[in-house]
Amino acid sequence: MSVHSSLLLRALTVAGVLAAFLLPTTSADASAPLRTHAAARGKFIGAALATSPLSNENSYRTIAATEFNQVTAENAMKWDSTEPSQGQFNFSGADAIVNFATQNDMQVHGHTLVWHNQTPGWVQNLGASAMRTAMQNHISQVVGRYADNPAVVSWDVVNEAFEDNGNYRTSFWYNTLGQGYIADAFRAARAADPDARLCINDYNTEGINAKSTAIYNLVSSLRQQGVPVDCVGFQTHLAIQYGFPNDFQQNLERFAALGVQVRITELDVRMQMPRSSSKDATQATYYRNVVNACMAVTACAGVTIWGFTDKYSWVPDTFSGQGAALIYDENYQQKPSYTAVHDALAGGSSSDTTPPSTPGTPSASNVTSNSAQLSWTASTDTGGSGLAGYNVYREQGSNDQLLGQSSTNSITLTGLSASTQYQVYVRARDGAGNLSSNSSTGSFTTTEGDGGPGPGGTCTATPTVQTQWNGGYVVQPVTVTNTGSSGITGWTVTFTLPSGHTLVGSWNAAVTVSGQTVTAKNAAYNGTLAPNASTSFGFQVSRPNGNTQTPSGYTCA
Ligand code: 9MR
Repeated sequence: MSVHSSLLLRALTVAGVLAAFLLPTTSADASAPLRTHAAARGKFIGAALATSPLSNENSYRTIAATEFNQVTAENAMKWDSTEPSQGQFNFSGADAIVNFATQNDMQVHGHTLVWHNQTPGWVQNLGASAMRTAMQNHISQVVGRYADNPAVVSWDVVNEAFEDNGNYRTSFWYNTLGQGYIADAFRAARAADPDARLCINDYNTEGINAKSTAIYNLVSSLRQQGVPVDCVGFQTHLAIQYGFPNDFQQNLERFAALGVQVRITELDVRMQMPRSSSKDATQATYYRNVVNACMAVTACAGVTIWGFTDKYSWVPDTFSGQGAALIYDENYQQKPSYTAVHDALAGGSSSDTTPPSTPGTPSASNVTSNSAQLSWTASTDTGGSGLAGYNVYREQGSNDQLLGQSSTNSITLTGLSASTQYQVYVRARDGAGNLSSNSSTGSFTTTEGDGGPGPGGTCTATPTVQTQWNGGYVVQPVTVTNTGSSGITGWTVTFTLPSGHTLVGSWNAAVTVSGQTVTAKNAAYNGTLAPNASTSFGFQVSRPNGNTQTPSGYTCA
């Protein structure tokens, strides 16, 4: 075949595969499988697959092919499978996954090139120069093998490079090569396949926290240096006993503002065994919330579930006494979580116009100078989309303030002002976005505070506009420095948004907005500053197209 006709064939094949799983189609039948609904929304819905049941079990294979338009190899593309000894590559498992995907019009996300787990001892024991060369060669061989395969569209280049506290994980990669291994890995992957989307992937990064902020800062700085990071993966291994990260969508949005694709890469929602119908219902809510968040964020490419049947899941082996984390049970029966994913992909039952019932009056406990717990009697939802959570507001006359959101009938409010009376009420939300009537108003008064610089204490706030675009900007970091001679246990930064500007997200501070005045109080973990010590927070704002103003009048107290 001539070069031209083979290129044309490849172009047509790429276009055909893309059309099969990405382009919006006309509306999907309500009973259609997950992938039909996902494709209709321009997203993927995927599963991590294991090679053994894929080759041995009809039910496994049939459900995988019918329901999903994306696949990640659960283990078959990891280093210990693909290059167990130096220079000896084995692609049998990886090829089996890629072939299955090709036969069934599924896209493949390669997982994973550079990770501290499932990497053979021979790599870990190399010196710096040999280790860098081995890493580059591994990436070049593994990515290169599938570079011309239209099914393989993206890679987890670096996996789990951070600790939960936001420090670099002191893996053998970091200890031997320093943080530069990350940029080197991305450059090698780009060289091996200029068209693949290259991702950094991690867990416990669903909410806005120290770890997700560290990744946010790294991705921002790598991209400024021209390092080819195209995408950020949020593993999303959740557990119903730990609560749903209510700032999940907001977190996806702040990454999207960096210009990267975001994706949910390893979703599962575990529970303490045994299962019960109430745990299944809570789990279904988590699945629905995750899918809805991805649907609401344009830059979110799709959702991969880490397996699909409870028959094959990493959870029971890792978390003793926990399990049932997936959307099919061990007998391949669909669970309420399947219905939740299905309905969220199908459009969140947009036919649901019935709001949830009105929640009970919030009552406060454990009130401190800057925090309080609220709980209330739960609502029910009969409209079909299911209860998604609650919004908690402060009653302030005409301009009530959203204090927080919760997926359960309680919340811990932080960042409150000392010696202040709060009148609060709650509204329930369902999966279609309907809001209930306001609950009756509850009231509490925070205790006298000892936080803040206090008399004689003093601090400064220095903002940096990190990125801006037509329609918005990110200010990060706002550096808060204790310029006094004694330690402080809290700080409050205020500033003014230009008219027409709206705050859309913030991190590392408890932020409230009144008119155009923004008040940012320290988070629970960054209020204490010794003399001369600094910390920082950040925020994102949308502004009218064409407007180039940024906030002014920063004060710190
Ligand atoms: O699900 C995978 C399990 O079969 C392996 O034994 C395990 C070994 O490290 O890795 C599991 O997958 C992990 C994924 O590759 C990266 N994020 C966390 C996943 C669950 O541990």
